[in-house]
Amino acid sequence: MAIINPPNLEVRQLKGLHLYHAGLSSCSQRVRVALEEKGLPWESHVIDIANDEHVTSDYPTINPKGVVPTLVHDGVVHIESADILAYIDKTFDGPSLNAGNPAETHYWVERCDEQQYALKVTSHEFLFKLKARKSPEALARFKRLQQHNPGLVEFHEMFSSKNGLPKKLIQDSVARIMADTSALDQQLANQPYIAGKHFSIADAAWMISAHRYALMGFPTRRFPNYSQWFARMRQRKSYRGALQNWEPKGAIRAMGIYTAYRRMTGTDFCAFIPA
Ligand SMILES: N[C@@H](CCC(=O)N[C@@H](CS)C(=O)NCC(=O)O)C(=O)O
Repeated sequence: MAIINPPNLEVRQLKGLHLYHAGLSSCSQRVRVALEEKGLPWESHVIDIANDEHVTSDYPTINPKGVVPTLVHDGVVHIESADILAYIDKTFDGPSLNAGNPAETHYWVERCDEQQYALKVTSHEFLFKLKARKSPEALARFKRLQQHNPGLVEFHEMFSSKNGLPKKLIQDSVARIMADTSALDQQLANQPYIAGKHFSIADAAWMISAHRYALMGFPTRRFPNYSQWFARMRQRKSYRGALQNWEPKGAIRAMGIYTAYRRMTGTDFCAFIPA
């Protein structure tokens, strides 16, 4: 369980549930889905990642890694979204989000977590590329302020460089996503949810990734069980309430246009799928 004792003393005085998060952050989205599925009230603290608020504000005194989400529950600070999902389910009343097969739930949450880097690479390449590259000045400031997360600094340096993300990295990320989706498709062959008959935190985690990949023009229909499962996920109240309602509409529209452009120019997600 990822509990930390950050230097920020004010958050330790907070009562109830507080989420530090961002609208388009996939790790934040899955936590919001779990909170909504549990029917829990929580207080929102939006961190504007696009404008580097996660490094320029006092947020690193709450989460020294300078990433979202952070959940504060009665003054105790939790980081790592997969751990937060398990914590929410275990700690609070409400519908169980692990009522099927706990070992399967755990396996699939972990597998989704291990795919985080591939999701980051593909999101930046296929959706955020025009907007999220940092100017040399912004990159220098990011490097100066982001002291505790060298991997993230390295990623943004690579992404904002003249050549962008290496082709091989994009290809490997797409291959991984295709392989994981194929495994998920088989897992869903005889059951409505990832870990059996009931919605679980594994579904909360994967529905976010499925949504993200759909924005990139992922070939969902190649995977019939996965496709039907995703259609069911899109019907859930939490899909609209915890995911879509927090995504900036203008940004989603711009991503739609960019995805269409990448498709037209033969440089979209599908163009990187291994033969
Ligand atoms: N393993 C962490 C990853 C957190 C993470 O990387 N969050 C992203 C948003 S999904 C972030 O804050 N990125 C900041 C950046 O790219 O500068 C978790 O699951 O909570």
